[in-house]
Amino acid sequence: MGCARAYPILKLTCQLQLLVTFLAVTTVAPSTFRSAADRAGLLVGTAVRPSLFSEAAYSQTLSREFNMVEPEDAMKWWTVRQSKDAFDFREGDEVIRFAQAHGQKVRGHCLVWDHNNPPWLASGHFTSEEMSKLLHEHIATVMKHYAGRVFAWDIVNEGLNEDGSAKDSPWYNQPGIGFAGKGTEYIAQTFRWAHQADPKALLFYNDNGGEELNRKSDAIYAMAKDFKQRGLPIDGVGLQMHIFQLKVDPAAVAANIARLTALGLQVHITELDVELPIDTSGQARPEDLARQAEIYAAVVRACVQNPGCTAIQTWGFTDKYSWIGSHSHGTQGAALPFDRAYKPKPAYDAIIKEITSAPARQ
Ligand code: 9MR
Repeated sequence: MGCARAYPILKLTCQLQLLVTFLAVTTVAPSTFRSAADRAGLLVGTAVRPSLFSEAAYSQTLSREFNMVEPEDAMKWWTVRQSKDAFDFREGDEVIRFAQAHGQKVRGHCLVWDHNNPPWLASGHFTSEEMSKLLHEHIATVMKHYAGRVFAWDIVNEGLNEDGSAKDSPWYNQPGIGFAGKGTEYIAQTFRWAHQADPKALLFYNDNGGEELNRKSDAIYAMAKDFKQRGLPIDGVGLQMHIFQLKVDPAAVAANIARLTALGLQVHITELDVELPIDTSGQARPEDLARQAEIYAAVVRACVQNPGCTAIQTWGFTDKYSWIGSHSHGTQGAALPFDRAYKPKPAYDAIIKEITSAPARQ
């Protein structure tokens, strides 16, 4: 319906009304993750691979949809420390440059992990004292290099077992940095070093399998509470949220977020994806895509309902590039909000709807 047939005096009023309606609609319904998140005061991020920035659809979608990025692999030991005596920041710096060019925040990942360490670390047969020196130097050098450019770091990634005990690792007990057999004490030490290196960065413990209420999340909670009580510099817990077999208990996730944030910590959803069974051409069933959208919405809702849950991040954004394919030998995939051609999937609108209807936060 237009204004063409109105009397001239009424025509202007009619046109103004149309303009107001247009503005109201475009104001009320943000059309990208990023516009919805900016309006809600939320960070919406994704894991990125700098080698893909040259692909136009990749970088256009990335800059349009996200206000935060995290290097999927570019800041890990394997990439940064190919050699013991030199640091290679080239790939991580590319991520920083992209983020700065597009006004995005950068989350750092990760400084202490039992995986993805360079071969020389194991073959060097270092003593605990040497391992302690190496890790301290690594944390200090990497965090100082990125100080002011990386606002939050996963200091320790996946440090606990499903039963809540400390996981065997080069940093804990093989040979460890001097705290073998002392549970989470080695983690406490890495947080102290991290805070000294960059006092302004937010320091996170990040893990998977502890998103709901179980022995692992109880242990993460107990560790975080202990660190807070002792005045150790922990700022948040990252809940990875890789969802398998379309199974998640959103009420348990919300309860876990509630108890962590009650300690005065932030929670970030750090690696969200929802894998689906796929056929040989990579296609998922429509009913699975619909269920996937519901799951994304439920997880986003659990976060946005709690003002202490400050960031939601997916582990990649296009099904064209996701760790799920190689990890599942091609049986699972289609885990992300955009398909292989960068077309939004049902999960996309479902996520925007949840962010848009989130309670106001500061
Ligand atoms: O997606 C990442 C993949 O490209 C790497 O090969 C792999 C090993 O470094 O790590 C994957 O990311 C993991 C993340 O760093 C920690 N949580 C589990 C993620 C999926 O395995």
